[in-house]
Amino acid sequence: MNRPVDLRSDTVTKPTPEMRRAMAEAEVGDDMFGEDPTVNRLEEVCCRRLGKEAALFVSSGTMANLLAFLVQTRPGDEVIFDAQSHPIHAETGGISGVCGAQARPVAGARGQLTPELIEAAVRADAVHLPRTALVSLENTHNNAGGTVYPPEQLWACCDKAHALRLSVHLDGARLHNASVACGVSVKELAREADTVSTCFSKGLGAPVGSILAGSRDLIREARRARKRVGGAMRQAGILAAAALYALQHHVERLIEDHAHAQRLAEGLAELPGVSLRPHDVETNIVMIDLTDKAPPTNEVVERLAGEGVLLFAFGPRRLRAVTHLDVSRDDIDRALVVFRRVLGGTR
Ligand code: TLP
Repeated sequence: MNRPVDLRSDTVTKPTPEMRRAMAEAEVGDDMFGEDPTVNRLEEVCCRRLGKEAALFVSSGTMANLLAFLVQTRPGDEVIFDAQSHPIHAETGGISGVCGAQARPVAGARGQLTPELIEAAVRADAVHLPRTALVSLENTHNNAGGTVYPPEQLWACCDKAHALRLSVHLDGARLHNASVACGVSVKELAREADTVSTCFSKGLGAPVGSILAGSRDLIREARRARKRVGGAMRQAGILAAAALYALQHHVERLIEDHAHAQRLAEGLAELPGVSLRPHDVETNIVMIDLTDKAPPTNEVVERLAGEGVLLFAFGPRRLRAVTHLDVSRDDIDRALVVFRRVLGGTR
């Protein structure tokens, strides 16, 4: 049988032989003592790339977000999020469970907030209310289907937050996808945010790792907070080498993943039982809504898996497909053949 087409997430990529070589050859040291030269280099590269004073290499996107919340909130504070954002839904409640802060979910459009929505969600300064401390924006937005903030809107949200004396965290797990899609550098996209996180382990194809960047003071505090939650690392240069390799070799090619997602969306849109507008697909995530003409969701997922096409259910009648480094154009065409068989397309 052919190798499966794994569309569950862009986190499933395996390091390429060249990336493994870079990892094997990495110079390492004890990062807790600040002595890992490869981690230090990655952090310097990321400062420049993201236009911030300091950066911290961490184990995951969840860790980067958690540290951003820990250093920019106090227990009892409130953080404004789009209601479908990743930290609310898929980070095991760290915002409340670890930081002691609470989320203020706001219904954005396509995962995106506006200055007006932010202003309306800020608490008044009264003794019985939580203090609004932070706005957290997500670009691209996972649950909304990889949507890209129009840069002007992103900056306007940051400006509004700052005018209201709030800090801004940018969850840029897929910020490079956003950048490639809208043609604006990650540095520009992150320009107005106080902290920004981005992941190497998603579309960029590294096995592990994310970065949190921001001011020197915030990142110094984040380094302490990382230690407190057990996330400090030792000879992490092996992992940082993969991230450096990914930044050098796997950014421009994200455009291919976006083209593959578009091709998949166009093929799927023609099938009975699928409700999907290819125009809504902006990056590497395709949300596939099943209509009542399609079999039950679990059955669709199981039959696709039985024929070597893996994806996740993302709602009662919704599937998510994500393209990445290990999915070729041929894989997309193979997946479409299987989808047609399972959903009963005629072509
Ligand atoms: N998202 C994962 C799963 O958790 C769903 C995925 O497969 O898409 N921010 C955003 C916007 C994310 O999409 C993710 C991961 C994270 C943060 C957390 O990153 P990790 O998984 O490295 O902790």
